[in-house]
Amino acid sequence: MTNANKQTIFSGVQPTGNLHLGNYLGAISQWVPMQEQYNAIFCVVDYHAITVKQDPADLNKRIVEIVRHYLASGINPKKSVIFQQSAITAHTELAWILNTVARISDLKKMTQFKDKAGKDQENVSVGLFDYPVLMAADILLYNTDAVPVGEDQKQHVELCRDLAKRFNHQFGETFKIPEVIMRKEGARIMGLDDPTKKMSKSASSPVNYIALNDTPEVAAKKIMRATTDSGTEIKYDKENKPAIANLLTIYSLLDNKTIKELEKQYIGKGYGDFKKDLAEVVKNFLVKYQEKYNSYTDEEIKTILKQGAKKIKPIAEEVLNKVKTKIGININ
Ligand code: AQP
Repeated sequence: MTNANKQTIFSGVQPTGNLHLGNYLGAISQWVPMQEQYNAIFCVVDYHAITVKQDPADLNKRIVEIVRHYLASGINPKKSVIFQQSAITAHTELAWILNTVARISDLKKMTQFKDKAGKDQENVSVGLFDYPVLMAADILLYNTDAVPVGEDQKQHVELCRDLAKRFNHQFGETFKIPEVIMRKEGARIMGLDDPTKKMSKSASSPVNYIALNDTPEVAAKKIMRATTDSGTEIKYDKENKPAIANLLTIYSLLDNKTIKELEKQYIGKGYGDFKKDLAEVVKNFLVKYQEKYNSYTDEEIKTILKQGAKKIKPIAEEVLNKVKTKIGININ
């Protein structure tokens, strides 16, 4: 099933909204080289998606689309496992058990819940509040060593670690304690319209993000319209020039150049020249990405999902079974 000599990584993306450059640069693109070194498991977390209202027909399509994004990014189903969360019932079963270990005070601290619920905390779904516990179950079911995510998910992985330790303390050694892995640069790609907030699928303006399925021309226009800072210098200064720092990060990751190299390249040039070149880099990236994205059939994708689930279901069942024994509900 998995190679015992390799460590395991687990990560996932929700099939909600349009995947954007933030998801790609902060999360999925860092998974690609990791496939060589780790047992890599990538999930389409559909049960997470329904914590906010979804249109059932759209959700159904988006599950397949997420896999297309994984493949277009370079995830290889011969090297990694790709599967749908709801196909393995152990996820929700373990989440229920972990709910009895998690405390309301743990979940109240989660900034993503506070951001997503906004002022309406009493009226959002219980699922949205409980989201991090399901995420902990996702991770712990596969004896995961590390979880590569964007910075916004760091707090959830930390909670997962706390729950695993608490469970182990109460019932004896059961779960492996996973580490979080984040990119040094690019773990938090900011909105193009507001560099103080992360690029987000649920942003109210589509100018906030470059969707991976924006036409290359639309994406180029979004770069040209992106907010810039005062001054004229192309310099990486997160504090005083957050917009340019964000654009430099995107440029550097897409064009495989260091930020230092880019700063040197633009000495004596203005924001206009810089944005024009970045728009071209983004355009070229999207042309290649979308060509790959469109090269898979729905049937191929459904087969990948089914084979993925079949391959790792036994690991999840073994861990769940161990947990059930530890808490005393296994009577066989
Ligand atoms: N702006 C970002 N910069 C870097 N990484 C990011 N991620 C998300 N936004 C950024 C990372 O992408 C992975 C998948 O995220 P997700 O779709 O499961 O949900 P999310 O974290 O809630 O991301 P979104 O796209 O911003 O969705 P909404 O708008 O619904 O909140 C994760 O590893 C995440 O860290």
